[in-house]
Amino acid sequence: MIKEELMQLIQQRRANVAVIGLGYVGLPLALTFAKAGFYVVGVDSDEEKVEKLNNNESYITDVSNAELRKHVDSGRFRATTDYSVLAEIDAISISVPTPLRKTGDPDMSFIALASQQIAPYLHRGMVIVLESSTYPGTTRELVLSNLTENSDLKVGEDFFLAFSPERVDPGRKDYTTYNTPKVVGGITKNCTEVAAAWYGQALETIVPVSTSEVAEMTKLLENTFRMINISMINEMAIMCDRMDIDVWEVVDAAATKPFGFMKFTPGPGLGGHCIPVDPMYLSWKMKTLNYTARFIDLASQIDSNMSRYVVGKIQDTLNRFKKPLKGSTILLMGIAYKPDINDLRESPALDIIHLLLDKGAIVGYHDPFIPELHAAGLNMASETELVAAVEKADMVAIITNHSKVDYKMIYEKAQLIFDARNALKDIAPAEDIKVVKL
Ligand code: SAJ
Repeated sequence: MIKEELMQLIQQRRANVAVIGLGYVGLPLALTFAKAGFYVVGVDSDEEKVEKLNNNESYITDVSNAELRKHVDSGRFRATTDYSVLAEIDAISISVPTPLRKTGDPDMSFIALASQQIAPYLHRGMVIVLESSTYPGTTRELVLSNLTENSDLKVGEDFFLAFSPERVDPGRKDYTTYNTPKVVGGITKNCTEVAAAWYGQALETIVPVSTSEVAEMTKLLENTFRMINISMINEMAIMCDRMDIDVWEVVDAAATKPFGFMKFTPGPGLGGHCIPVDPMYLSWKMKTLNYTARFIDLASQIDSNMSRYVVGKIQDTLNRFKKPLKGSTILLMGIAYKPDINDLRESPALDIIHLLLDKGAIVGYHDPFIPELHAAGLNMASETELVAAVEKADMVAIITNHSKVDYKMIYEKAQLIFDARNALKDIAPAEDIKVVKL
């Protein structure tokens, strides 16, 4: 009966919803449920975030203030730091961070804390879905045990627990939380059914799978696939360089193959909060099972070496023009981890800046999305007089190719250019010696 009653609440969209963790995944998800007609409480430990949200102020680029205000004004969305609201909640989605520790091991503290904070409010007829990217087994081994430590409720009968990987790509307009297919896998068949029914009321396409482990592993396959292919193309760039072959031309030519090939482009390394991180969760889990995930470990080695490789190319190029790196002014163009966003997490530019400074270079940057840099022990400001900065620099290094940059001006005014993204593809003639590509 419990399952049927909950399913009815879900179908009638009378189930009270909570989303724990209001970041780039949780906030869009919360408002997607609100848009579908559910009453949603967003729970976050950050009081500042909660206050901003209740004052119609969005800190997530994918959520406009107007969109937020619509749901706050309608009463369908509100934010709080108070977990006791969960006593009245029927359906909870958990989207808290799963970063890596300095040791490279998974930091499960956010998931552990969230599940411990839910536990006192766990009641019959509740469904809980974990969204945070993590190693296979987390939902069953960590979340379920925390939820039922002091409870005799039975999963799959009294309450329902599943995993559903987030597939949010910040800044993307074509695919949103609503229209990106959503994989859902439960601890039991009933769990899958209830979680899929709930998500199916708000999202366009649900992909039910048999267990939470399948769902957890699906996400890791998606992002491990990307990580390994990006590191493979970076190694291709190194190999092409050894043979004085233009890897960019090779990639473009290979991409004309209409089947059996997927284009990846070389770069200064792997940034972001997903691709360099999620596969390490799988690698860690396999170590606990006495297995070495060789592809992941090799890809991680190649990717983490790319910033050093880029600095080596910069040094060699200056050398050819009889300029020591020490004392040379290097202007980095673009420091975000990928084009047209303002996210610095794991950005290779941060490593490159440190490496250049360690070698005595004078380093500046320009990034239209990042007016000030206060991260990784660096405190810098984006150059505002760009033309003067480009002319003054001994070398301009294009690290992230934001689209709204005047690359023609950079090509014309710069003395030397290192182009890690082939940003000058349609501007600089291939034989121009002042431009060196990755
Ligand atoms: N990168 C390359 N060459 C490539 C692709 C990426 O060097 O060919 C670099 C980027 O510059 C960046 C890093 O790899 O530093 C990651 O790039 P990404 O395009 O994978 O961007 P992310 O980290 O925002 O990945 C997200 C992921 N989404 C989720 O995890 C939900 C990923 O699965 C998406 O496929 C990706 O967005 C996307 O397609 O944009």
